[in-house]
Amino acid sequence: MKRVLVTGAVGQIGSELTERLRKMLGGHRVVAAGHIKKARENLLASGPFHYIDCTRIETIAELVKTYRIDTIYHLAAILSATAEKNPQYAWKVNVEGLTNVLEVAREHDCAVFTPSSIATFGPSTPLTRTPQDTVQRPTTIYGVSKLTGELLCDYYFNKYGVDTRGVRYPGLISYKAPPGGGTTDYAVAIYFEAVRHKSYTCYLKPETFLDMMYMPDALRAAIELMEADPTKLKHRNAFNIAAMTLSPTKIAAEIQRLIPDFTLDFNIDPLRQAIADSWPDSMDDSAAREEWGWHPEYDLTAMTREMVDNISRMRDTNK
Ligand code: NAD
Ligand code: AKB
Repeated sequence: MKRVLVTGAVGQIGSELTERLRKMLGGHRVVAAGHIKKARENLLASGPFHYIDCTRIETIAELVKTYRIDTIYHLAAILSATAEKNPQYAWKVNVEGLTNVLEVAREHDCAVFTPSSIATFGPSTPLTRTPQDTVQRPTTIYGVSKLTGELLCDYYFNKYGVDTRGVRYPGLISYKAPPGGGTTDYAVAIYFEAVRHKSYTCYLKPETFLDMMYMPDALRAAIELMEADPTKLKHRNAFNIAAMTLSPTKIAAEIQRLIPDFTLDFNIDPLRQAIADSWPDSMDDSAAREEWGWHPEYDLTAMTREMVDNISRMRDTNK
């Protein structure tokens, strides 16, 4: 029976993945590890919760030993926009933190899921139908560190036999926990502002197309990849997975079907615009489809309905 550790458990993905895994496996089998940021009550009440610092290996090792962990979902990271403000710290968390997790996994025979990102591609990559295996010359420290992470995970599998697996997530859209300082965060904020204020000022240009995905698909991808038959996996780490290609105007048009007086304005942030311009708008995810049966379930219409309904319900409850 599995015993799981989730790092970055207070983050956008970690808080929902912990909830999902606890429902599947039982609360006591899923240890949530946060870092500084206060955890919400349901995360504290539904199973074990501890603070770690993934740049200090002993804090990870102690939890793995105490709870006899066999699978680590390593989600602790510094995202793209925040990383550009302190590149050295981003490298420390994203690369040294991952190396620590891989070392603990090697010693204690754990499987490791580590998400990579569309950020591992750069301006010299084909940005439409981006192939699984292609040029990767990212221009952000986040992309450089996530690409290093892809290679480290491959290395630990090939050299030490650690069962490492991972996907390249697109920008993720969700309503339960806020995003953590990325370039794609606008795609979450636009829904909250639409419901609360019926207007949103976007920091990316109207026709900036990027790969995006709704959180339930992203959670399912992580869990299904970790359950996949290893003999069928040719890539193991860094599978492209895709769901939809969205721009600010495309999302706004869909929101306007539900909130007709919603308005969208622009105040472009050059830093995040440059980052977005260097990322793919539609990854080719055929390797993930062929090797472990990946397929997205949500399109823009279904996601927008759920986002608007849930954020409206949260607003009404908090009134
Ligand atoms: P997030 O910023 O919401 O959460 C990351 C968590 O890591 C935070 O809660 C933070 O407290 C924690 N953390 C930071 N420094 C730490 C340290 N030293 N020790 C331990 N924990 C620390 O990020 P997220 O969106 O949940 O992303 C999770 C993973 O998914 C990351 O690897 C990220 O690169 C990847 N990813 C996310 C997206 C997305 O759109 N959310 C897209 C592609 C890839
Ligand atoms: C970010 O914008 O930094 C993340 C990502 C796509 O990796 N959401």
